[in-house]
Amino acid sequence: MRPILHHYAASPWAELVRLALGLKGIAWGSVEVPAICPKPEQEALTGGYVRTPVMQIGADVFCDTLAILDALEARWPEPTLYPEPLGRGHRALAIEAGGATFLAAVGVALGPMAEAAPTPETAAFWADRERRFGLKPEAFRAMLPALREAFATHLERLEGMLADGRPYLGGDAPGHGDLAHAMLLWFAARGAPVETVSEPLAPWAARVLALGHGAPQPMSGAEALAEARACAPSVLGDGPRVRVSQAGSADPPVEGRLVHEDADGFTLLREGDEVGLVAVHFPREGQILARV
Ligand SMILES: N[C@@H](CCC(=O)N[C@@H](CS)C(=O)NCC(=O)O)C(=O)O
Repeated sequence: MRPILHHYAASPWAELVRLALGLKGIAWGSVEVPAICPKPEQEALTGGYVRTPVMQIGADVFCDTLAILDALEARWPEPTLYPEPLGRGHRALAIEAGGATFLAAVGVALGPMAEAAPTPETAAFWADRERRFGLKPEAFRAMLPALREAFATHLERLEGMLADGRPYLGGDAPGHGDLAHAMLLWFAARGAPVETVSEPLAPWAARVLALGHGAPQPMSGAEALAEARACAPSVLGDGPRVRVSQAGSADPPVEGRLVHEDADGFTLLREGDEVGLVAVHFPREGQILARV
């Protein structure tokens, strides 16, 4: 069954997944979601997780790019997102593109928007990000010089990894780590011209972005919800009632029964009016799992 990606074009984390779909050459359903809340259809699908992107395969819902790429790798193993010699080390490399490194890229990407006179659209964007993530435009503007410097330092680190002439960060083949770090450059280019990217990085980023997006097939949110309703989740069973929220976010928590967990992530079963029974999969990274 083809995957369905719930995303919007400008989302950098969605770009990472689109590149993974390109690397694997997969045909996928493309549902466009708003960049700010409310997102009623996405909320109906996930039970509350409203970050971007989310992937759905039938009645299985994958929140966060880590859970999404694990699901893609499990179902479409070739070509792998975890080529040797780095193997699963690619996942750790991708995690390093989050957190402070991602905030540095946000500084480069959205700095010009924060410095410009507000429009109704940008004001709505900042209000959403302030309410959900505590990102205040004044505080963000004050941080911009430090964020731009931190991003330049990060680019030097990547340059160091590519200095021996290897085509990709882990060697001869592209992997999850390449997609995550090239996504940062793709996003940063929205705020600062790509020419600022130095010689070893520019051809590497171009190679990674040339993987493309596979074959997207537009569909509506309502069609995606109907597909979830028509399918059964891949994991069934019973378990304790739990609640999942994300560190540093005021987004609504997802509640359900914990039916599976392993070293990489965990799965909740929940029932929703519009989707029936769905399995919602999360990575461990960044999630706060609590019993209710
Ligand atoms: N750790 C998450 C990060 C996702 C993330 O922060 N996405 C941004 C957009 S790229 C987001 O959710 N912004 C708020 C929104 O889109 O509503 C992942 O890997 O998927």
